[in-house]
Amino acid sequence: MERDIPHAIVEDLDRSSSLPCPRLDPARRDFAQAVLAGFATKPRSLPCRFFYDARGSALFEEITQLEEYYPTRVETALLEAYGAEIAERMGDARVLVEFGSGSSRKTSLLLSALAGVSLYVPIDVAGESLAEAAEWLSERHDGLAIRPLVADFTKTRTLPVAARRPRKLGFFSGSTIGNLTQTDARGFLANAARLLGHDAAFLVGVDLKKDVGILLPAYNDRRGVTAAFNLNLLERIKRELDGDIDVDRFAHDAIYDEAKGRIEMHLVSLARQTVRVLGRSFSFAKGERIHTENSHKYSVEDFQALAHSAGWTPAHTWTDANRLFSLHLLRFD
Ligand code: SAH
Ligand code: AVI
Repeated sequence: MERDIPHAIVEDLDRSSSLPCPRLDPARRDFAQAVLAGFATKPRSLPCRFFYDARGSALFEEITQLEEYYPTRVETALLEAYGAEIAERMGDARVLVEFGSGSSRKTSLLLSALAGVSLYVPIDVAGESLAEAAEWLSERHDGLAIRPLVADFTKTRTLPVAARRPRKLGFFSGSTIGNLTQTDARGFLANAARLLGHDAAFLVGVDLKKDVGILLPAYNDRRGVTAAFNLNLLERIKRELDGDIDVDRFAHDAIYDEAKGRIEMHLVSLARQTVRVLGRSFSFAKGERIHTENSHKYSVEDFQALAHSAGWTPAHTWTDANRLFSLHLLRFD
C-alpha cells in the first residue's frame, strides 16, 4: 500500500511575546498569552481552540459518541445518505483542504465519494490528532497524499506548495464554524475563499437552531464527558503553564442564550479563591465565570446570508428529516 504522509508543517502560532517566560516553545507561548490575557480581563474568558490538547481531543471524540450529542451522528448520516450527490455537485478536483479536521472520520466518507482527490490537506491546531488521523486515513485511501498543517485556521494564509493548483475543494465539518462569532465566521469564510481560490467548492457543516430541550442536554450530558472536556482547560493550564489551580473548585456550566442564538460554556468558581499561572496570581469571587466556548446555531437562511456576505454563493443545502443539522455547499466564482 502506497503511503505519502510527510511530517506535519507546523506554523508558528504567534511570534510576538510580552511574556514572563520568553523561552516557552511557540505553541505554549500562544497558550500562555491567551490565558494571561483572558484571566486579566473581566469578564474572564479563554479561547476554545485550547480545548484540543491530546486529552481534550480524546474527550471530544468521546463526546461525539454520546447519545445526547446529535451533531456528529446526524452529519455522518447526511454524508452517508447524500455522499454521491454531494460529490457530483462539488465537481472534480485533485485537492481537498479541511479546516479543523480532528479525527478525519467524516472525511473518509467524503473522500470515498470524491473519486478524483489525490491530495488531502488537513489543517488543525491539534498536532497529535492530525498525525493519528493521517495514519488512519492513509490505511483506508490507497495512494492518497496527505500534507497535514498544524495551524490556527483563522490565521492560515498559505497552503503547502503541492496544494497550490487550480480547483480546490474545502471541507469544514462538525459545525466548528459555530464556535466563531459571526464577525469571525465571516472573516474565516472570506479567508477560506482566498485560500481555496477561483472555482472552489466548499462543504460546511452547520448546526441548526432548535428546541432547547435538545440543545442543552447535548452540552450537559449525563455522564459528564462535556464537563470533563471543559474542565480539561484548567488541567491543561496546570500541566503546561505551571498552573496552581484546584480544579475541583470549578464547575462546568452550559447555557443557551436565545437572543444570541448560541450555547455558551463556562467554568464557574465554586469558592472565593486565588489561582496561579506562570507565577502570576488571579483572584476569583465565588460564582465568577470563565467563558470558554460559544457554539452558534443558525437557520439555513441565516447561514446562507452569512456565507454570501463573505463572497460565497450558496449552491445547495442538505438537512435531515428532523432539521437538526445542515450541510451547505458553497461556490466561489
Ligand atoms: N471536524 C471534526 C472535528 C471537530 S472538533 C468533526 O467534525 O468531528 C474541532 C476541531 O477543530 C478540533 O480538532 C480542533 O483541534 C480544531 N480547531 C479548533 N479551533 C481551531 C483553530 N482556530 N484552528 C485550527 N484548528 C482548530
Ligand atoms: C467542535 N465544536 C463544534 C463542538 C460544539 O458542539 O461546539 C465542541 C463541543 N463543545 C462541547 N461539546 C462539543
